[in-house]
Amino acid sequence: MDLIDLRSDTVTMPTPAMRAAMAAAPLGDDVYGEDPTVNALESLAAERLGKEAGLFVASGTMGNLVAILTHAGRGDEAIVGEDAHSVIWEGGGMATLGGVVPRTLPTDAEGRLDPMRVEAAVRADDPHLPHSRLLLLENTYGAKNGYPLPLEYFTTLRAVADRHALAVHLDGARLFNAAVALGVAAAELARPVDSVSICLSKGLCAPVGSVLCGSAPFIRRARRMRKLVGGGMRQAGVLAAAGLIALRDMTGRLGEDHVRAHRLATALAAIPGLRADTERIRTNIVFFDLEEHPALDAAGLADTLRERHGVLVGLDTGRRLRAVSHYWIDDEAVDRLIAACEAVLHPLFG
Ligand code: TLP
Repeated sequence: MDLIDLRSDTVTMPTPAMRAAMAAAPLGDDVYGEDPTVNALESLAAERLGKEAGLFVASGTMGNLVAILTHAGRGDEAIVGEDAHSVIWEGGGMATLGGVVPRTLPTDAEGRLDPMRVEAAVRADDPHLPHSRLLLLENTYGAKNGYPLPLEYFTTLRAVADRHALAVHLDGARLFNAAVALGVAAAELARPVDSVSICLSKGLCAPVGSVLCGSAPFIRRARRMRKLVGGGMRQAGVLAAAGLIALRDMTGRLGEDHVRAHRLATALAAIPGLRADTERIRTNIVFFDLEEHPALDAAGLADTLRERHGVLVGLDTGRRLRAVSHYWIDDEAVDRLIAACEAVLHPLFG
Protein backbone atom coordinates (compact mmCIF):
# COMPACT_ATOMS: atom_id res chain seq x y z
CA MET A 1 0.00 0.00 0.00
CA ASP A 2 1.49 3.36 -0.99
CA LEU A 3 1.56 5.81 1.90
CA ILE A 4 -0.05 9.24 1.75
CA ASP A 5 1.69 11.65 4.09
CA LEU A 6 -0.37 14.59 5.35
CA ARG A 7 1.48 15.02 8.66
CA SER A 8 3.12 18.21 7.47
CA ASP A 9 4.29 20.09 4.39
CA THR A 10 7.80 19.54 5.77
CA VAL A 11 7.62 16.00 4.36
CA THR A 12 7.70 17.30 0.77
CA MET A 13 10.41 15.76 -1.38
CA PRO A 14 12.34 17.93 -3.84
CA THR A 15 10.96 18.02 -7.38
CA PRO A 16 12.90 16.48 -10.29
CA ALA A 17 13.82 20.03 -11.41
CA MET A 18 15.29 20.69 -7.97
CA ARG A 19 17.35 17.51 -8.01
CA ALA A 20 18.74 18.40 -11.43
CA ALA A 21 19.58 21.96 -10.32
CA MET A 22 21.26 20.63 -7.17
CA ALA A 23 23.49 18.35 -9.21
CA ALA A 24 24.50 21.15 -11.57
CA ALA A 25 24.87 24.03 -9.06
CA PRO A 26 28.06 26.12 -9.14
CA LEU A 27 29.58 25.96 -5.65
CA GLY A 28 32.05 27.69 -3.37
CA ASP A 29 32.73 28.07 0.35
CA ASP A 30 29.79 30.00 1.73
CA VAL A 31 31.52 30.83 5.01
CA TYR A 32 33.94 32.83 2.83
CA GLY A 33 30.89 34.27 1.05
CA GLU A 34 32.03 32.53 -2.14
CA ASP A 35 29.16 30.21 -3.01
CA PRO A 36 27.50 31.82 -6.05
CA THR A 37 24.33 29.74 -5.69
CA VAL A 38 23.86 30.70 -2.04
CA ASN A 39 24.55 34.32 -2.91
CA ALA A 40 21.94 34.19 -5.67
CA LEU A 41 19.39 32.65 -3.31
CA GLU A 42 20.03 35.25 -0.62
CA SER A 43 19.62 38.07 -3.13
CA LEU A 44 16.44 36.62 -4.60
CA ALA A 45 14.88 36.03 -1.17
CA ALA A 46 15.73 39.59 -0.09
CA GLU A 47 14.16 40.91 -3.29
CA ARG A 48 11.00 38.82 -2.88
CA LEU A 49 10.67 40.01 0.73
CA GLY A 50 11.49 43.65 0.06
CA LYS A 51 14.52 43.66 2.35
CA GLU A 52 18.14 44.70 1.73
CA ALA A 53 19.83 41.39 2.42
CA GLY A 54 19.30 37.71 3.12
CA LEU A 55 21.06 34.91 5.00
CA PHE A 56 20.67 31.23 4.12
CA VAL A 57 20.15 29.14 7.26
CA ALA A 58 19.64 25.45 7.88
CA SER A 59 16.04 25.57 9.10
CA GLY A 60 13.13 27.71 10.16
CA THR A 61 14.14 27.12 13.75
CA MET A 62 17.62 28.42 13.03
CA GLY A 63 16.18 31.45 11.19
CA ASN A 64 14.12 32.41 14.22
CA LEU A 65 16.93 31.70 16.69
CA VAL A 66 19.52 33.70 14.74
CA ALA A 67 17.04 36.58 14.40
CA ILE A 68 16.31 36.55 18.13
CA LEU A 69 20.02 36.38 19.05
CA THR A 70 20.70 39.29 16.70
CA HIS A 71 17.89 41.50 17.96
CA ALA A 72 18.07 40.74 21.68
CA GLY A 73 20.47 39.72 24.42
CA ARG A 74 20.53 38.11 27.86
CA GLY A 75 17.80 39.42 30.12
CA ASP A 76 15.88 40.97 27.25
CA GLU A 77 12.25 40.03 26.87
CA ALA A 78 10.41 38.99 23.72
CA ILE A 79 6.66 39.48 23.54
CA VAL A 80 5.16 36.55 21.65
CA GLY A 81 1.98 34.51 21.28
CA GLU A 82 1.73 31.68 23.79
CA ASP A 83 1.16 29.15 20.98
CA ALA A 84 3.73 30.59 18.57
CA HIS A 85 6.07 28.10 16.93
CA SER A 86 9.08 29.82 18.49
CA VAL A 87 7.59 29.27 21.96
CA ILE A 88 6.38 25.70 21.67
CA TRP A 89 8.28 23.88 18.94
CA GLU A 90 11.82 25.25 19.02
CA GLY A 91 13.17 23.68 22.19
CA GLY A 92 12.94 26.94 24.10
CA GLY A 93 15.97 28.12 22.11
CA MET A 94 15.43 31.79 22.76
CA ALA A 95 15.82 31.22 26.51
CA THR A 96 18.24 28.28 26.57
CA LEU A 97 20.67 29.63 24.01
CA GLY A 98 19.93 33.35 23.96
CA GLY A 99 18.99 34.16 27.54
CA VAL A 100 15.96 35.92 26.06
CA VAL A 101 12.85 35.66 28.21
CA PRO A 102 9.61 34.91 26.39
CA ARG A 103 6.68 37.03 27.57
CA THR A 104 3.78 35.02 26.24
CA LEU A 105 0.34 36.47 25.54
CA PRO A 106 -2.83 34.70 24.38
CA THR A 107 -3.79 34.77 20.71
CA ASP A 108 -7.28 34.81 19.25
CA ALA A 109 -8.83 32.13 17.03
CA GLU A 110 -6.82 33.40 14.06
CA GLY A 111 -3.52 33.81 15.89
CA ARG A 112 -3.66 37.55 16.58
CA LEU A 113 -2.17 39.20 19.62
CA ASP A 114 -4.31 41.96 21.08
CA PRO A 115 -2.36 45.20 20.39
CA MET A 116 -3.56 46.71 23.68
CA ARG A 117 -2.26 43.73 25.61
CA VAL A 118 1.03 43.92 23.74
CA GLU A 119 1.35 47.56 24.73
CA ALA A 120 0.44 46.77 28.34
CA ALA A 121 3.04 43.99 28.41
CA VAL A 122 5.92 46.36 27.67
CA ARG A 123 7.90 46.72 30.90
CA ALA A 124 8.73 49.96 32.63
CA ASP A 125 12.38 50.99 32.66
CA ASP A 126 13.19 49.54 36.08
CA PRO A 127 16.28 47.53 37.05
CA HIS A 128 14.09 44.84 38.63
CA LEU A 129 12.45 44.01 35.33
CA PRO A 130 13.52 42.29 32.16
CA HIS A 131 14.02 44.70 29.29
CA SER A 132 11.25 44.57 26.66
CA ARG A 133 13.15 44.39 23.42
CA LEU A 134 11.45 42.30 20.78
CA LEU A 135 8.05 41.46 19.34
CA LEU A 136 7.84 38.04 17.68
CA LEU A 137 5.08 37.52 15.11
CA GLU A 138 4.12 34.62 12.85
CA ASN A 139 2.37 34.42 9.45
CA THR A 140 0.67 32.16 8.56
CA TYR A 141 -0.16 31.34 12.15
CA GLY A 142 0.56 27.64 12.46
CA ALA A 143 -1.34 26.82 15.64
CA LYS A 144 -4.52 28.43 14.27
CA ASN A 145 -5.03 26.43 11.08
CA GLY A 146 -2.26 28.35 9.35
CA TYR A 147 -4.44 31.46 9.30
CA PRO A 148 -3.08 34.20 7.02
CA LEU A 149 -2.92 37.44 8.99
CA PRO A 150 -3.48 40.63 6.97
CA LEU A 151 -1.15 43.58 6.56
CA GLU A 152 -3.21 45.87 8.85
CA TYR A 153 -2.49 43.61 11.81
CA PHE A 154 1.23 44.07 11.28
CA THR A 155 1.03 47.84 10.72
CA THR A 156 -0.94 48.19 13.98
CA LEU A 157 1.65 46.20 15.91
CA ARG A 158 4.49 48.05 14.20
CA ALA A 159 3.09 51.29 15.61
CA VAL A 160 3.01 49.75 19.11
CA ALA A 161 6.58 48.49 18.66
CA ASP A 162 7.76 51.92 17.49
CA ARG A 163 6.28 53.63 20.55
CA HIS A 164 8.44 51.38 22.75
CA ALA A 165 11.55 50.85 20.61
CA LEU A 166 10.84 47.13 20.13
CA ALA A 167 12.36 45.29 17.20
CA VAL A 168 9.89 43.13 15.25
CA HIS A 169 10.73 39.70 13.83
CA LEU A 170 8.32 37.73 11.69
CA ASP A 171 8.41 33.94 11.55
CA GLY A 172 7.26 33.70 7.96
CA ALA A 173 7.81 29.97 7.59
CA ARG A 174 4.68 29.97 5.39
CA LEU A 175 4.60 33.66 4.42
CA PHE A 176 4.08 32.78 0.76
CA ASN A 177 0.97 30.80 1.72
CA ALA A 178 -0.29 33.94 3.46
CA ALA A 179 0.59 36.11 0.46
CA VAL A 180 -1.26 33.81 -1.94
CA ALA A 181 -4.29 33.49 0.35
CA LEU A 182 -4.53 37.25 0.84
CA GLY A 183 -3.66 38.17 -2.73
CA VAL A 184 -0.81 40.50 -1.71
CA ALA A 185 2.93 40.36 -2.30
CA ALA A 186 5.03 38.71 0.41
CA ALA A 187 7.12 41.89 0.48
CA GLU A 188 4.01 43.89 1.43
CA LEU A 189 3.28 41.58 4.35
CA ALA A 190 6.91 41.80 5.46
CA ARG A 191 7.16 45.59 5.09
CA PRO A 192 6.25 46.48 8.70
CA VAL A 193 8.78 44.10 10.27
CA ASP A 194 12.53 44.46 10.79
CA SER A 195 13.36 40.87 9.97
CA VAL A 196 11.57 37.93 8.45
CA SER A 197 12.50 34.29 7.96
CA ILE A 198 10.88 32.14 5.30
CA CYS A 199 11.07 28.38 4.87
CA LEU A 200 11.99 26.81 1.55
CA SER A 201 11.45 23.29 2.81
CA LYS A 202 7.72 23.28 3.50
CA GLY A 203 5.12 23.89 0.79
CA LEU A 204 7.87 25.11 -1.53
CA CYS A 205 9.39 21.60 -1.60
CA ALA A 206 13.12 22.32 -1.20
CA PRO A 207 14.77 19.61 0.88
CA VAL A 208 16.50 21.93 3.37
CA GLY A 209 16.73 25.56 4.30
CA SER A 210 15.28 28.91 5.22
CA VAL A 211 16.31 32.47 4.49
CA LEU A 212 16.42 35.23 7.08
CA CYS A 213 16.04 38.69 5.57
CA GLY A 214 16.42 42.21 6.91
CA SER A 215 18.52 45.35 6.58
CA ALA A 216 22.13 44.96 5.43
CA PRO A 217 23.59 45.81 8.88
CA PHE A 218 21.16 43.39 10.57
CA ILE A 219 22.14 40.57 8.23
CA ARG A 220 25.86 41.29 8.78
CA ARG A 221 25.32 40.81 12.52
CA ALA A 222 23.06 37.79 11.92
CA ARG A 223 25.87 36.16 9.91
CA ARG A 224 28.04 36.19 13.05
CA MET A 225 25.20 34.63 15.05
CA ARG A 226 24.67 31.93 12.43
CA LYS A 227 28.36 31.00 12.78
CA LEU A 228 28.06 31.02 16.56
CA VAL A 229 25.26 28.44 16.50
CA GLY A 230 27.19 26.23 14.10
CA GLY A 231 25.18 27.21 11.05
CA GLY A 232 28.06 28.26 8.81
CA MET A 233 27.73 25.81 5.92
CA ARG A 234 30.34 25.34 3.22
CA GLN A 235 29.31 24.23 -0.31
CA ALA A 236 25.71 24.96 0.63
CA GLY A 237 24.89 25.83 -2.96
CA VAL A 238 23.76 22.23 -3.48
CA LEU A 239 20.89 23.10 -1.13
CA ALA A 240 20.43 26.69 -2.24
CA ALA A 241 19.95 25.51 -5.83
CA ALA A 242 16.70 23.83 -4.78
CA GLY A 243 15.79 26.94 -2.83
CA LEU A 244 16.12 29.08 -5.95
CA ILE A 245 13.61 26.88 -7.73
CA ALA A 246 11.38 26.97 -4.65
CA LEU A 247 11.25 30.77 -4.78
CA ARG A 248 11.03 31.08 -8.55
CA ASP A 249 8.60 28.32 -9.44
CA MET A 250 6.77 27.00 -6.41
CA THR A 251 5.10 29.98 -4.71
CA GLY A 252 2.55 30.53 -7.48
CA ARG A 253 0.93 27.11 -7.06
CA LEU A 254 0.28 27.23 -3.29
CA GLY A 255 -3.36 28.19 -3.90
CA GLU A 256 -3.99 24.64 -5.13
CA ASP A 257 -2.98 23.34 -1.70
CA HIS A 258 -5.35 25.82 -0.07
CA VAL A 259 -8.30 24.69 -2.17
CA ARG A 260 -7.60 21.05 -1.28
CA ALA A 261 -7.25 21.84 2.42
CA HIS A 262 -10.58 23.62 2.43
CA ARG A 263 -12.30 20.76 0.65
CA LEU A 264 -10.72 18.34 3.08
CA ALA A 265 -11.84 20.31 6.15
CA THR A 266 -15.39 20.60 4.83
CA ALA A 267 -15.59 16.85 4.21
CA LEU A 268 -14.04 15.95 7.58
CA ALA A 269 -16.42 18.28 9.45
CA ALA A 270 -19.34 16.39 7.87
CA ILE A 271 -18.16 13.02 9.23
CA PRO A 272 -19.88 12.02 12.48
CA GLY A 273 -17.35 12.12 15.31
CA LEU A 274 -15.13 14.81 13.78
CA ARG A 275 -15.12 18.59 14.09
CA ALA A 276 -13.16 21.16 12.09
CA ASP A 277 -13.29 24.95 11.98
CA THR A 278 -13.96 25.14 8.24
CA GLU A 279 -14.47 28.93 8.41
CA ARG A 280 -10.84 29.47 9.22
CA ILE A 281 -9.20 27.15 6.71
CA ARG A 282 -7.60 29.67 4.34
CA THR A 283 -4.26 28.03 3.64
CA ASN A 284 -2.94 24.47 3.83
CA ILE A 285 -3.29 23.43 7.50
CA VAL A 286 -6.36 21.61 8.79
CA PHE A 287 -6.76 20.84 12.46
CA PHE A 288 -9.59 18.48 13.25
CA ASP A 289 -10.90 17.16 16.55
CA LEU A 290 -12.16 13.73 17.43
CA GLU A 291 -15.21 13.72 19.67
CA GLU A 292 -15.10 11.73 22.90
CA HIS A 293 -15.49 7.99 22.43
CA PRO A 294 -14.56 5.22 24.88
CA ALA A 295 -13.10 3.05 22.12
CA LEU A 296 -10.95 5.59 20.26
CA ASP A 297 -8.61 8.44 21.08
CA ALA A 298 -6.71 10.68 18.66
CA ALA A 299 -3.59 8.50 18.73
CA GLY A 300 -5.74 5.44 18.05
CA LEU A 301 -7.35 7.17 15.08
CA ALA A 302 -3.96 8.20 13.66
CA ASP A 303 -2.65 4.62 14.10
CA THR A 304 -5.68 3.08 12.45
CA LEU A 305 -5.54 5.49 9.51
CA ARG A 306 -1.91 4.58 9.01
CA GLU A 307 -2.12 0.83 9.49
CA ARG A 308 -5.39 0.11 7.71
CA HIS A 309 -5.49 2.85 5.11
CA GLY A 310 -1.89 3.98 4.56
CA VAL A 311 -2.73 7.59 5.41
CA LEU A 312 -0.51 9.56 7.79
CA VAL A 313 -1.89 12.49 9.77
CA GLY A 314 -0.23 14.50 12.53
CA LEU A 315 -1.05 14.13 16.19
CA ASP A 316 -1.52 17.38 18.10
CA THR A 317 -2.53 17.67 21.75
CA GLY A 318 -5.63 16.17 23.35
CA ARG A 319 -8.12 14.93 20.78
CA ARG A 320 -6.72 17.07 18.00
CA LEU A 321 -5.14 15.89 14.75
CA ARG A 322 -3.62 17.76 11.84
CA ALA A 323 -3.59 17.25 8.08
CA VAL A 324 -1.50 19.50 5.85
CA SER A 325 -1.87 19.69 2.09
CA HIS A 326 1.20 20.14 -0.10
CA TYR A 327 2.71 19.62 -3.54
CA TRP A 328 2.61 15.83 -3.35
CA ILE A 329 -1.02 15.67 -2.20
CA ASP A 330 -3.45 15.50 -5.09
CA ASP A 331 -7.25 15.26 -5.11
CA GLU A 332 -7.11 11.50 -4.91
CA ALA A 333 -4.97 11.64 -1.77
CA VAL A 334 -7.48 13.99 -0.15
CA ASP A 335 -10.28 11.60 -1.09
CA ARG A 336 -8.36 8.73 0.47
CA LEU A 337 -8.10 10.49 3.83
CA ILE A 338 -11.80 11.38 3.74
CA ALA A 339 -12.81 7.82 2.86
CA ALA A 340 -10.49 6.39 5.51
CA CYS A 341 -11.95 8.61 8.25
CA GLU A 342 -15.46 7.63 7.17
CA ALA A 343 -14.55 3.94 7.28
CA VAL A 344 -13.06 4.19 10.77
CA LEU A 345 -15.60 6.52 12.35
CA HIS A 346 -18.89 5.49 10.83
CA PRO A 347 -19.16 2.26 12.85
CA LEU A 348 -18.43 4.21 16.06
CA PHE A 349 -20.41 7.44 15.61
CA GLY A 350 -22.63 6.86 12.55
N1 TLP B 1 6.81 23.48 11.83
C1 TLP B 1 6.71 22.03 11.81
C2 TLP B 1 6.80 21.46 13.22
O1 TLP B 1 7.88 21.96 13.89
C3 TLP B 1 5.58 21.71 14.04
C4 TLP B 1 5.44 21.63 11.14
O2 TLP B 1 5.32 20.43 10.81
O3 TLP B 1 4.56 22.49 10.91
N2 TLP B 1 7.91 28.32 12.09
C5 TLP B 1 6.75 27.71 11.84
C6 TLP B 1 5.50 28.50 11.83
C7 TLP B 1 6.74 26.34 11.56
O4 TLP B 1 5.57 25.73 11.32
C8 TLP B 1 7.95 25.61 11.57
C9 TLP B 1 7.96 24.11 11.35
C10 TLP B 1 9.13 26.30 11.85
C11 TLP B 1 9.08 27.66 12.12
C12 TLP B 1 10.45 25.60 11.96
O5 TLP B 1 10.92 25.14 10.76
P1 TLP B 1 12.02 23.97 10.72
O6 TLP B 1 11.27 22.70 10.88
O7 TLP B 1 12.63 24.14 9.36
O8 TLP B 1 12.99 24.21 11.80
